[in-house]
Amino acid sequence: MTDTAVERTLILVKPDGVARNLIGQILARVEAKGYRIVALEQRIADADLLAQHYAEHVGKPFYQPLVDFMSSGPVVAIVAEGHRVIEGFRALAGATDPTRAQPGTIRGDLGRDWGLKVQQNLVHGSDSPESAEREIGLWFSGR
Ligand SMILES: Nc1nc2c(ncn2[C@@H]2O[C@H](COP(=O)(O)OP(=O)(O)O)[C@@H](O)[C@H]2O)c(=O)[nH]1
Ligand SMILES: [Mg+2]
Repeated sequence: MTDTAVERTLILVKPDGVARNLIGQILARVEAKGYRIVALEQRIADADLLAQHYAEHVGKPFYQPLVDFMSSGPVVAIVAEGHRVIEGFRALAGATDPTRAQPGTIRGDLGRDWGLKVQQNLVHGSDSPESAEREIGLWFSGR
């Protein structure tokens, strides 16, 4: 095992997680894993921020339903810190499709298919160091 650097990742509790009063359960899993919460804010994301956040998905069939969903209510933006936290939070979150996400994960334990156009899967987590730096800048710049 080689030494690893401390990283930061951007986590979002999506509007379904906020509406279902799951903020605390989600934060508890992040903290119980041993990651440190270094920033946290509840806010409503506007279309411009979401277009930048989800730039890689522009043009896909689920893009507009995704942006509509993500702006349908408040989200909680979180910066968490720890060694390999980017990979570690993705493991805690589980697979994108909550029906397929393994039990034991946030999406697998707390999420499901609601028959809607978009996968309501409770959380977002940055997928690489480059994404994490970009997304933390988008959500927390100037704060
Ligand atoms: N309806 C639908 N929504 C999707 C699909 N793929 C992704 N999404 C939604 O778009 C978000 C971003 O997709 P992606 O970056 O691939 O997944 P993530 O990194 O696991 O969140 C997901 O978390 C889902 O909410 C899809 O095939 N169909
Ligand atoms: Mg992604």
